[in-house]
Amino acid sequence: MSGTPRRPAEADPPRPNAAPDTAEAASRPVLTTFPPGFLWGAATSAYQIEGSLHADGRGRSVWETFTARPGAVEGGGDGSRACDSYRQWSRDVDLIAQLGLTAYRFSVSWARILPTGQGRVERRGLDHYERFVDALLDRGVTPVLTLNHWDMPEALMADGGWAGRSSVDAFTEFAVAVADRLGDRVGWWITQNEPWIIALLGYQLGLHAPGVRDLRASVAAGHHVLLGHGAGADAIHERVPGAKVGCALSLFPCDPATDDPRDRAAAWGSDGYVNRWYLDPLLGAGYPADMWQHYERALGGGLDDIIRPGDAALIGGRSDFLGVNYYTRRVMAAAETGPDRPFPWRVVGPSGDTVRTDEGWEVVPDSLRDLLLRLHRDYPGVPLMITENGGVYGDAPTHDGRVHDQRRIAFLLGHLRAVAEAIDAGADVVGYLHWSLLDNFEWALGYRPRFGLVHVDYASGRLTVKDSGHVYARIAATGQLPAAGPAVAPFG
Ligand code: IFM
Repeated sequence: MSGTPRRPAEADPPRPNAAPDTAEAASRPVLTTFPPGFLWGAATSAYQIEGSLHADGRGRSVWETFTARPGAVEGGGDGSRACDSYRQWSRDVDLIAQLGLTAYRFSVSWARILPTGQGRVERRGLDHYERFVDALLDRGVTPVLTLNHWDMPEALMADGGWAGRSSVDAFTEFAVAVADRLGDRVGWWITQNEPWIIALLGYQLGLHAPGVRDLRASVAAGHHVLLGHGAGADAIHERVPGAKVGCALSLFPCDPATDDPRDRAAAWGSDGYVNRWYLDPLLGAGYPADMWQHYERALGGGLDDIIRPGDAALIGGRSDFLGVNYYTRRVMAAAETGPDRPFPWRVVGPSGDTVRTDEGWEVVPDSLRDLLLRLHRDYPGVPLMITENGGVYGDAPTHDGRVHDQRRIAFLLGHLRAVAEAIDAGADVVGYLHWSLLDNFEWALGYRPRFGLVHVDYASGRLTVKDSGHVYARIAATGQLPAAGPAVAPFG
């Protein structure tokens, strides 16, 4: 453990627990111009869109094993077809260009590059991503490349997957293979996507691949993912002069349900578990002492066998930017620990009327603004990129063949306004990548939740740009948010 933990009063000032009003925010008469060069993009990941799981020598990933478990995925779906993007990659590039996006975040499927986890590199996998990147560059689109977006080669489970320390070397081989091939054309690199979600859903709760339920394994997995970031970043920096390397964290602002000091302590504890456990070591402050103690108490022993002396120095100081994945906040109350509750807090959710997505996630754009300003204050000098932000709205094509997803438009405008406010107040935000370009395979929730700016008819493969996609295209083209309710007209 290293670094001086910040006290709650310094780092987490209480904020009012007010419900947002996106409709009001969306109609506020403001014209906001974003900085020149701001990256306007959308994001996806390989397993969620590609399909073609056996093409070009791809190996098996942990998600094939997990999706085969009865009941693991709602509706029983898997990634075998998804959006068919591996075969139809040029369709996707056309779509990105047609929308006028200036950046596209995608992930390289780990199992396509190292089918057996270590050793042999599959050239055909690299050829595919090279073609894809070249096509983006030809269209003036900046590639933002993610290495690990959860599709670890199954072979690495022989040593526990991310719970085993050998995963760090395996991941570094992956980073080296991709950097050697694509380093001359990709400038923005994301090593890991959402370490907390990997640790939580993959290794603590067993709700994502590889389906492990073990708190100690989850601490190990989270730590090895961070060590992988450090080693991967070093490998990329050595090979790619000027590369901008970061890690994308899923950050959830944690607000107390009441002003009771116990709820405030619960919110701070939850912030340690979700946010600071990853932010602090990545950005050079070492693991936070308060959360270290929570883990020791919950595990009934020390962490020194997992987090070795000197490890913090292998993680921190290597991030050229921070990827911010923001969806919603957590409203927290104090709770007794117990067999299913390792820590003394629980999510209670907001009280009163709130705006929610179709997945029930509270829509809170102000929390994004506050989060960006907090990051700017607590980790100064680290540029921020919104690497994911979006919501589930189930709108489908209507009689006119269009998708009138007004609530996604309100979501988008509300969050972009929050980003603009954070920039106005001094935060260094370099881009916004909406999750997602396409409706896609939402992991254990299958194909039901729809996050796309573009609707996917999975049966026919037909794509329809939603009204939100048209609105976003106009924003990307002008760099400006609309002054009032946006007129929606198809482009082209
Ligand atoms: O679809 C996921 C993505 O893979 C990681 N971040 C959250 C998204 C929505 O749940």
